[in-house]
Amino acid sequence: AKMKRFLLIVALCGALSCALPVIQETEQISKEDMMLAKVTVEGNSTPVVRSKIIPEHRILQMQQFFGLKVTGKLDKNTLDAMKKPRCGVPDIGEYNTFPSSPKWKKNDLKYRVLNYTPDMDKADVDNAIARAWKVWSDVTPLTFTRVYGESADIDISFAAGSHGDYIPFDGQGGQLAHAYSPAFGGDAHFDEDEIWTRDLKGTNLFLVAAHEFGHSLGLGHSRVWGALMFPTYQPWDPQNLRLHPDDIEGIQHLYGNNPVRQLKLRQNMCDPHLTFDAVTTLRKETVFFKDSFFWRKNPLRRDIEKTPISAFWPVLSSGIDAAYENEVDDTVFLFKGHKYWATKGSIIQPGFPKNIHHLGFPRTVQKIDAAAYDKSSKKTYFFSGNSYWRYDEAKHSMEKGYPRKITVDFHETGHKVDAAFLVNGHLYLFNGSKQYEFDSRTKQFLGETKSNRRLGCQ
Ligand SMILES: [Ca+2]
Ligand SMILES: [Ca+2]
Ligand SMILES: [Zn+2]
Ligand SMILES: [Zn+2]
Repeated sequence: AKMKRFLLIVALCGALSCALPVIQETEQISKEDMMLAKVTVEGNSTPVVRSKIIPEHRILQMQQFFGLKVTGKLDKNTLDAMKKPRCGVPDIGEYNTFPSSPKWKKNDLKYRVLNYTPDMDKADVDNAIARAWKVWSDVTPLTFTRVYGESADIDISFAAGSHGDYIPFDGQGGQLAHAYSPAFGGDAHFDEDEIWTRDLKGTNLFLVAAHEFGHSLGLGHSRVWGALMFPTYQPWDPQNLRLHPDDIEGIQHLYGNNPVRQLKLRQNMCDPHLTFDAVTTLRKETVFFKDSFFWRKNPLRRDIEKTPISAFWPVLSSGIDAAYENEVDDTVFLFKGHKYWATKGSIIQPGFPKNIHHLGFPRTVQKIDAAAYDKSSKKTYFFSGNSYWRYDEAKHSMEKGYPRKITVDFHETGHKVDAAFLVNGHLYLFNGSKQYEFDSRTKQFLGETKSNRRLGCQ
């Protein structure tokens, strides 16, 4: 019987991870621990015990999640990671929504604050909660209205230890709070044994509430370090919380964008005089760089987001000169001055930045204006000043016969190229507010449009 009990705990552990007390690698597990593990799972996204989960697989996932040595065993490091102050909602479910993506079927939601923590002034609690909702209403069409007395969609409360939902809190530290997905009513509970504060001296209520409300709206935990929905508490500056693009993508996947925000974005993006610093494909999306931001166009989505470059690539803050993607290697190259970086997703590859002169440019070239990769010929076009080069990616060298004058081969474009990208055999060259399209093989001119046409502007 003891052995069976241990397997159950391990099986559940992957599904809940954080709520578990210290587990020895013996079968010395108390009845309380087992009850805790059992009810935690029952009380959350699945109403039945998930006994079919393969334990080692789940532990492996959890170790990868926390960036630990992947052993598949519940070793000390894994247990320590599980014990960090964090949210009490189980990890390692779906990517960033709960299984089957439950969401609210309406956009105007009501919440109640059932009680207060004695740790803070009531006004500060109200303020923290209102601001935490605003984090999400800023980027979605959702609105949140506080109601008193009458029934609400989401109830917010503070409680210590056992508090009526079979998921007891654990005293100070450990779990800070938990919240239910929309499928289970969206309520958010905060552990009263924490010291809640408006600043960072204790546990900041606003930061934890903003995270928990993400769950109340249907987001699960994110694997992206720096995302609000990452499971452990990060003591960020509560006055300047900025959602990570991963959080925005997750919530907009469920509810879409805020119409006012989208309109402003569109006005700015559809300015007829808009020019771009660089354009590239990135995993099927098209990315348009401008100053310290970029716009991403996903072919499957109508909404477009404007993202700070630094949120994706912290070492690069503004002013990307050129960018291109090698889809086969899933690598995007970003150029700035005489340096360039190779990145996979948002991860800068080791050994970068490198100097552009290693690619074979003459010393007179101080920066690249634009770059585009042709996967069919494995050649990369580089534009700088009034000239362009072609780089042979297979031979790792500049092709003979270059540079050539831009006006000789692409005279419709003019004397310079601001940005370029190449997709489906079509080379797009940007100059000022216009985009010029060429057949990449024959260099035949195919037409011109506004630079921002691809972003859905008329
Ligand atoms: Ca706690
Ligand atoms: Ca450029
Ligand atoms: Zn959480
Ligand atoms: Zn609770």
